Amino acid sequence: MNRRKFINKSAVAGAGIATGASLMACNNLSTSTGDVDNNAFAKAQKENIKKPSPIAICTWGFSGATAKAGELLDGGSSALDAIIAGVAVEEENIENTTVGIGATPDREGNVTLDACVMNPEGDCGAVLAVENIVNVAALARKVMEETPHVILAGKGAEEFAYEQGFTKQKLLTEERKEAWKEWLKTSDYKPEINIENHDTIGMLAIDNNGDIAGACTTSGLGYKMKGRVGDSPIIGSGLFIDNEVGGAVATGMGEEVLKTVGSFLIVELMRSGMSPQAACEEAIHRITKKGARYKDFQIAYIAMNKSGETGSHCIHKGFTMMKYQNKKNENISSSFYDTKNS
Ligand code: SD4
Repeated sequence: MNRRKFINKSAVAGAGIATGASLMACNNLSTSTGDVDNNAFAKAQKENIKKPSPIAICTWGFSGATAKAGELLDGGSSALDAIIAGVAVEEENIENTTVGIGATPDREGNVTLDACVMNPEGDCGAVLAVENIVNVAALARKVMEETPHVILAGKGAEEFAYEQGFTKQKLLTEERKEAWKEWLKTSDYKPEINIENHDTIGMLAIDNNGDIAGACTTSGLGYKMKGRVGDSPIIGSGLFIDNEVGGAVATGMGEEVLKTVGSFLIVELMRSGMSPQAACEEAIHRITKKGARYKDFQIAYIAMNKSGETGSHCIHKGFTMMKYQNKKNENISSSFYDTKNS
């Protein structure tokens, strides 16, 4: 079966799963050339999707973050409000060495943070390489809502934060400073799979109205070069939301996610009818098929579609996804690609 036919088939199959019998009746989604008519598909999807009860998912086992977001969603908050509050739990968690305060610095000993957000209207905001501000996801939201721009970087983002009432805070803790000094002795730059470098929080949520939003916030890779920015604040790579389809978010070696525009890819695959799980698997496959280099790094995706179905997939064993829905907060082990070496 060639690839186009496969996608056509899975589009129709996916439609059946997602939207039930009425959409199965709408069986003429292909054009005369055999291509999927995405507009017809999206319209059919929109009309037939059953609204799920509010749900929040995030990368890794950040139970406090999904619990916070879930509590807000259950109380009627918007997906965006819930997510900003949810990821703030980790931004403010001093024990998390990859997000917010307490994060690992770059090679010069400076902690610089990256974040982005997307709302159900398809608007987005991002901040890159920001110092001295803890809640950078909330700052990215301010960029989205209060400026004519999408991205602010470095000093400009920091100055904008003070204008918006954010307070200046020292992000480098004594513990991280000592660890950095230790690191300087060898300056060996080799991110370890599932350790230290991978605690970025990316979160997706659906609210009472059935609307989807998402955010991603991180300090990036520990001991990165000064000025390095990864995938996390880049719309389409670290995060992508389409309120008609669903959303996806990434964690792990950002350079590889950027090269494949992973989160956008997953949302587009879901638009074509793939389940969130199958779409995450395909996005990981785009990376692993390039060769054995994947053995040295971890990448994980989580995704959710409009009907609240979720999926996650990663390269190496060890990644988990938190999921909150109907007062149940679960840590779900992800499927993984590298069964031989994990
Ligand atoms: C980055 N993707 O900057 C981030 C790192 C990460 O958990 O996810 N860490 O490349």
